[in-house]
Amino acid sequence: MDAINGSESFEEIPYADIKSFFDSAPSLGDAAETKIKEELENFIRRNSSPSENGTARRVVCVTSGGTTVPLEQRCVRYIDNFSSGHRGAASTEYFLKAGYAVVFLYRKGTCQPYCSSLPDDPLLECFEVSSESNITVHQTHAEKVKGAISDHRAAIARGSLLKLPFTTIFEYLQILQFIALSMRSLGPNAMFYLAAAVSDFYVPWESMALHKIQSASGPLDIRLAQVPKMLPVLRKDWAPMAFCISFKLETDTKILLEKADMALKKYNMHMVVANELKTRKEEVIVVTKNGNITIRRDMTHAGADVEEPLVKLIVDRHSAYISSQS
Ligand code: PAZ
Repeated sequence: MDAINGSESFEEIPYADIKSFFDSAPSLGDAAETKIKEELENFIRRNSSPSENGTARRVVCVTSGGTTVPLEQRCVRYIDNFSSGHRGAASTEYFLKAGYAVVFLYRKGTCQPYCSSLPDDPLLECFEVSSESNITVHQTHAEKVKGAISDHRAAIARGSLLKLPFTTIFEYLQILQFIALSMRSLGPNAMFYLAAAVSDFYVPWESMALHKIQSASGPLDIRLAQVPKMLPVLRKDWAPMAFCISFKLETDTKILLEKADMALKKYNMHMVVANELKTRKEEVIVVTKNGNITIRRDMTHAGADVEEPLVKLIVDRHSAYISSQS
């Protein structure tokens, strides 16, 4: 057994539950599905050729933000979670800087790469109408706005960043499957960095109310089904050679490492990043088969974050993984 590869034993994969999840999930729509598949195909083709220094390019799928769980088919209400998408957006910037191409699978409306230093409402706060036909950037925000626009445009123009939005758990898992199947051809050069906060429970489409649930009917009883675990099928079938990092969030520190360790073994992940809700911006613990590594934000630098050293560690481990496969 290779320490980096991990054990080859997979927990029993609930194929029947996975099939029934996808079979009953509302379709993304033919046009949307075709567009996503074409964008992915072009992106992977473009990033499959060797880079300028002759080495094969690496592609990472970064997932970011939380999935919603609709309560009605014509959805008025849904269950959501806390995730801001900061981790995914900041990590995307560092992966791009490290030379990776990034498929950024993000929740609509959450943090975006290169925007973390801008105010919450950049359009209204960064710009001013200087004359009837002219809009200018307010002096105090000029450098940050210029930096964000030029870094983002450069990543898109280089063909290094593909952004795919989702809202619901159904959209997220369907698009993740398309991404994984299209990245399969990259072998060990592919990586999954699964930072999205994905719902564990959902209302199956066929048992969901069609219309807005009426309050006149009294208190609401809803039975939520368990979302089938997709990590083992991602590892075993969708993209078996890819380097896979999942995240584990808990609020009870006493169970955090135990749960992360369980995920590492049960889902055959290469690394699991464990974090606690309150301290997630200060510290994470990377759980691996060879031991745990604590990564902390550099408290002596105001702008320092935990994602920079985290991505650096992961890039190094990915390099070792690629070498071990060649
Ligand atoms: O999105 P964010 O920056 O607010 O938080 C990041 C995070 C805590 C969602 C992520 O680090 C994470 O742990 N994701 C997996 C959560 C889970 O399903 O356990």
